[in-house]
Amino acid sequence: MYRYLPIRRVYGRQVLDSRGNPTVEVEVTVGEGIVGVNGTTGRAMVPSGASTGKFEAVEIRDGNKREYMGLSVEKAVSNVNTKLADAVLGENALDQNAIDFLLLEADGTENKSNVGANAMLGVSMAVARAAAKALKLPLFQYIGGVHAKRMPVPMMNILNGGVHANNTVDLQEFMIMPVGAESFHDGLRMCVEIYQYLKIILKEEKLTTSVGDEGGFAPDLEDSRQVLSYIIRAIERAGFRPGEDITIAIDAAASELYDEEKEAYYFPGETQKKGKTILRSGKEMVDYYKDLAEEFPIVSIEDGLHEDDWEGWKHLTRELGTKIQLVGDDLFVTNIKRLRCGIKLQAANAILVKVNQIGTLSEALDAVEMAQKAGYKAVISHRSGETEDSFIADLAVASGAGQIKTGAPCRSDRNAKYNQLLRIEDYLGKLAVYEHPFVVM
Ligand code: 2PG
Ligand code: MG
Repeated sequence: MYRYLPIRRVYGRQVLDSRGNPTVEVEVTVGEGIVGVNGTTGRAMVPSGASTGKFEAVEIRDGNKREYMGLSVEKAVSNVNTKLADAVLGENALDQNAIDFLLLEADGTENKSNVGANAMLGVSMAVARAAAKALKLPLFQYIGGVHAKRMPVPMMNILNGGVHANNTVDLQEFMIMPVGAESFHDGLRMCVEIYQYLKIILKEEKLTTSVGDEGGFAPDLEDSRQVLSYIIRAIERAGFRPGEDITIAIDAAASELYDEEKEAYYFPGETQKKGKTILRSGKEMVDYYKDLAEEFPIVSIEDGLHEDDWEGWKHLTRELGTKIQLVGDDLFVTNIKRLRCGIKLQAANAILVKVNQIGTLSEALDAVEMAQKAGYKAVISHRSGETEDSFIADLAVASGAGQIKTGAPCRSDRNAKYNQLLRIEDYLGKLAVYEHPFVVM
């Protein structure tokens, strides 16, 4: 078929994300002939974080307070339509690495602050979509090739706290992982049932069942122990065995809790509930996780410590790394330079991969590859501000990462990913692989 598939049109526009904030959408048309008549168009939408790591690639926002509270992205959209379009028009859409390299060159900065990682990512993902569509291949197969068949185990967020919710839960995400399931769809069903039982239990306890940014419930609870005991109740009520069928993952998002002046982690919710100041040092945080992991079947802790604390991360990894997956999100920001540093120091043993933290598809795939080579796990992840774009579902299967974090089974921006994974699993049929992610850990 094609060896050269020219990019004929690159067009950006401003649309809305799941929080009602503006974001970048890009359409890329590829193929011979007259654009609009016989070209193929791929479209992509860019997600956005709230607990953003300070080392992430820069998302450009206009800052004009009279529009969308300063959050409009017209500048980034205009960069798509001018600088980035100029860089890739006429280039071969089938050469994703080269396209992403041209985007990096057009930006020219280390942190993508010139054209914006949000502008670059929209183009990068839309090129991949257009190329896949032109070749009539599912996106996951186009990106992942003939070997792509491993379905991810969901790391499903069912209870939100931190900056994702307006409650007293200090740790950002409490997630369930259906490690005992037979297949992806079976695992998804188990998680959904637990989510529904959690809702029933919260209602019975007269607690709110309103949800946070990622669709997980956001009640005012005392502390992490109480959150975890509610989750255990929900797992059991749904008829599953905690620790066997279902294990628990946490994203502490500790950079958000860290108080630089006090050099300690401040727990505002727990402080409010208990009526006394709750501060934990780095060492105390490690002990805190140890205690929680002894009491509850916790298999994964993300951002247990803040993004600058390499020494603390080494200690955390020494103490817990043989038993628990320790995921660097703000620590690594999907950046191979930071990941390489972590691997050398033996800090963490897994990376969270968020495409918009780094700005191009190729760089995100580089991060997964480096992690896998070093024996680190990779978890493909959404952002708290999402869209109906399900790109990361395909990426999870394409990369063989084996785990995906994409929120609660509530709100279509989250279910778009689960539904796309159901489609991929259906398409793969008997060839789909679903495995416990930690069998070789
Ligand atoms: C995280 C993410 C996604 P945000 O911290 O892992 O859950 O949140 O997109 O707000 O950074
Ligand atoms: Mg995180």
